Amino acid sequence: MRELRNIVILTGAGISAESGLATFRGPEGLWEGHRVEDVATPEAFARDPVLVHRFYDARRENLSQVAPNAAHAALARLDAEWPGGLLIVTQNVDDLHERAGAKRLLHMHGELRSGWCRACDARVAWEGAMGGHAMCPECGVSGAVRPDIVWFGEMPYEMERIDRALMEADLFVSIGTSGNVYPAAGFVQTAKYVGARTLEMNLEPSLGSYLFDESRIGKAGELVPAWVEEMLG
Ligand code: BJW
Repeated sequence: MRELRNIVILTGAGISAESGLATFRGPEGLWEGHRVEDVATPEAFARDPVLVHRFYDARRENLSQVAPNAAHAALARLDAEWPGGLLIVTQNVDDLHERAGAKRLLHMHGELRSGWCRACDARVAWEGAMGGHAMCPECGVSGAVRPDIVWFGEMPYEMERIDRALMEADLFVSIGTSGNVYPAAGFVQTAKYVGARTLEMNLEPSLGSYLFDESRIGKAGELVPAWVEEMLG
C-alpha cells in the first residue's frame, strides 16, 4: 500500500450549503431561474453590469450573516494537524474556509471579498458594495473595478500550483461539488493518472462519481468531520 502523505481537497458549493449559502444548480439554484452558465460570463456583465453588480453586492453583504459549519472546521483542523502536504482548492467565492482557520487554501474561482481593477490590473480587498462607479484604491480610476470572480470562458486562478499539487497527490478528496464545471471536474482524472486514491463526499453522486474509488453520500457537515477523525485518529 502506497504511503499516504500528500492530500489535495477540492471543495464546492455543497460544503457551504449547511451554512445557509445556496448552491448553483438544481431548483433552488443561486441565480434564481437563470442557468449559471448563461449569466456568469463576461458577456453577461458587459450586457447588464448593474444587474451583475447588484447580485454580487448582495452576496458579499450576506457573508456577514453566515458562519463556517462543521465541515469547514474539520478541514481547518486537518490543515493544522496533517504533517504531510495538503492543499484545499476551493471553487467557492465565500470566505468560510479561511474564517474556520484554513491556511493551505486557494480560491480557484476568485473571491467575493476581492475586486479586480481592469484599468491597472490590481486585485484589491473589497468590503461592502462595489457597484458600477467604485474607485480603485490602487490607481484612483472610477468605474473599472469588477467582481474578482472567474466567469465562464476565463482562466481559473493558480492552475500551475494546483497541477503541481495534483501530480504529487497520494489522496484526492472532492467535497460538495456536482462535477459540472471544468477544469475542476477533471482533477479526479489527473489524480487517478498519478496513482492517487480518490474519495468523494457529496449529497448525491456527482457527474464523475464513477471515477472515484469511494463515494460517501450524505451531508458534508456530518461526513467531513468523521473522515477527518479517521485521518488524524
Ligand atoms: C451537498 C450539500 C451538503 C448540497 N453536503 N454536498 C465543454 C466541455 C468541457 C468544458 C467546457 C465546455 N464548454 C466550456 C467549457 C469550460 C467551462 C465549463 O466547465 N463549462 C461547463 C458548463 C461545461 N469552464 C470554464 O469556462 C472555466 N474556465 C476554463 O475552462 O478556462 C480554460 C482552461 C483551459 C485549460 C485549463 C484550465 C482552464 C471557468 C469556470 C468558471 C466557473 N465559475 C463559477 C462562478 C459563478 C459566479 C458566481 O459565483 O456567481 O463557479 S460557475 C459556478 O459553478 C461556480 C462554482 O464554483 C462552479 C461549480 O459549482 P459547484 O461548486 O459544483 O456547485 P453545484 O451547485 O453545481 O453543486 C453543488 C453540489 O453540492 C451538488 O452536487 C449537491 O448535491 C451538493 N450538496 N448540499 C454535501 N449539505
